Order: sequence, then structure tokens, then C-alpha cells
Amino acid sequence: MTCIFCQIIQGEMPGDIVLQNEYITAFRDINPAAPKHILIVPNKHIASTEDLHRHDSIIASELLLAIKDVSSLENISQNGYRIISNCGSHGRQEVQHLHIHVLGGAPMKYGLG
Ligand code: DGP
Repeated sequence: MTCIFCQIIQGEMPGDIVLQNEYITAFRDINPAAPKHILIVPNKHIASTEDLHRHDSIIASELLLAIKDVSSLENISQNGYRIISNCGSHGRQEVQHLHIHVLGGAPMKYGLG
């Protein structure tokens, strides 16, 4: 079965893409948990942080650097935001393609659990 996020990256499925470069794609979450809720994903299919290896260090750094690009594009740099990456069943990861949630546009609730 083809990965949903791979389909969005490749333009085979509609996705509200806010940023795309050689390494990463950022698009709006279909089920936003905050006024601004963007997912940043590697263009290469990597299932989770557990599957991210040192030979993909450029991808890892591009994922992190894209956070600031997205915050700037979404006008949430000044007030801040929360980033989350769920991994595996205990982390309640639903889509098996590594992604960083960027949540902003309003104060987050306290706590992480
Ligand atoms: P996670 O639990 O971290 O795996 O969150 C996956 C997120 O992906 C969830 O917030 C909803 C979002 N999502 C699932 N399917 C789609 C889709 O087809 N398009 C978009 N834009 N987001 C999706």
C-alpha cells in the first residue's frame, strides 16, 4: 500500500503544501489541533525517528531547519509554537512516515502527556 504522505509529496494526492524543497515537504494537517498546524516530512520515505540514520543527516538537519521557515511563513515566529514528532504505538504515531507537527497560532495547553 502506498504511503499517504508520499502521495502528497509526489502530488498524487491533494495536500495544502506550504513549503517544498529537495529534502522536505511541509503541508497543513487535515485534522488541525491548533489554528496553525503544519506537518514537515522528509521527501524520502522514512517511517519514523527510529528509522532515521546518520547517512540521512542532511535530511535530519533540513527537517529541523524547515521548522523556522514554516514558522516564518505562518507568522508564528514571534509568539512561538510547539513541535512534536510521534513515534510508534506508545507515541501514538498514526502515519508511518516521519513527520514533525508544528502547532501554533494560540497558546498551547500545559503538559505534554
Ligand atoms: P501522527 O499521530 O503523529 O501520526 O499524526 C498524523 C497526522 O497526519 C494527523 O494529525 C492527521 C494527519 N493526516 C492523516 N492523513 C492525512 C492526509 O491525508 N492529509 C493531511 N494533510 N494530513 C493527514
